[in-house]
Amino acid sequence: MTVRIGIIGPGGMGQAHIRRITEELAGGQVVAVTDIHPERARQVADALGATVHTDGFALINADDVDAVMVTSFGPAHEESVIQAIEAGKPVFVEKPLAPTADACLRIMEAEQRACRRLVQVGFMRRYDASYRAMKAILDSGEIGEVLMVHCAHRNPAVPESYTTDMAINDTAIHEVDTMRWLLGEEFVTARVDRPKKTRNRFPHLLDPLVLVLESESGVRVDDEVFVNHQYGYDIRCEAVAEKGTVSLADQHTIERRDGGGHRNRVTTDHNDRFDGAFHTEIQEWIRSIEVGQVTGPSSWDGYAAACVCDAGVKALLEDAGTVRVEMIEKPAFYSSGVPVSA
Ligand code: ISE
Repeated sequence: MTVRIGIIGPGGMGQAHIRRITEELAGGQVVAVTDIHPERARQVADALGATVHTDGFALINADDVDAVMVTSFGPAHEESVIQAIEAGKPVFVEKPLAPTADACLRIMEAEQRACRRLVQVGFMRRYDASYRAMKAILDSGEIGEVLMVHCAHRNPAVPESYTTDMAINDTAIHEVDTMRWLLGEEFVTARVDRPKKTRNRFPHLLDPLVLVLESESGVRVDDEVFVNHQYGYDIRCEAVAEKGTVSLADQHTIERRDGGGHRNRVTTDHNDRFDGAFHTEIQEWIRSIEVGQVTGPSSWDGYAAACVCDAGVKALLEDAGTVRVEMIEKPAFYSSGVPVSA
């Protein structure tokens, strides 16, 4: 079976996924495209021999579209995801599921009304081989219970349009989701520490900052978010447990030794660092549609991450100290064994 996919909003991420689906992955074909910039939709579609639709609703409801990928601007996600749910079609949506927890709740309500899990959120780190290896060691219990996790999320630079709240809800949201998944529990509080600012930033930005989270069982996670680090894209994570530690190794594939020293390449951006994770994520999504079982990060995961980010943004922008994470109780629908898409 070939899963016929329609793409809404093929910007940078969308085009990277299209390239993967078209050139690297098995079982999927991009057959339809729409974008708020019609010339971009036409250009992308022409290269694929795909159909251009005037809007998301037309694309979602086209008979030859089996599944939908939403890679548009975050505030536009809610409308497309709910329309896909109402059309009964599986939908992959890039992070964030939606920019506010309330919008995520509306998506969860629509999905529960449909009585089927149809939504997968693009939290790709769960598919990264090194994070998966870390999780396997922690889940084995061999080094005891996790007490603390130290993370760093470093980008080389960000554009002037990047605002300080984005350090939490656009950048740290990846650690928020990955840590929920790694630890298997929710966060209850968030706080933001403000180190000395780098001179290599736009003046409106607070950079770096450290997001400090506490989980239900008391695990403390600190996440250094430094988005103008200049030297490359550097993602770090060390879990400290009762009888040992486990960390991500440096993300190089070769090591070079010469008269200049011993060096590894530093990755340049998220597509470079997480290429393998994106590959596995989209391949597993296509397979899950073939077998009728959407199993990746759910609307609940999108909602829970949004709630933690809301608390982080409040702590940051209102200088509110330690802020409690407000979240509804997890609906039974999102526990294992929920109905899945057909
Ligand atoms: C971007 O939106 C991403 O998702 C990247 O993974 C992250 O590193 C970057 O900071 C975000 O702006």
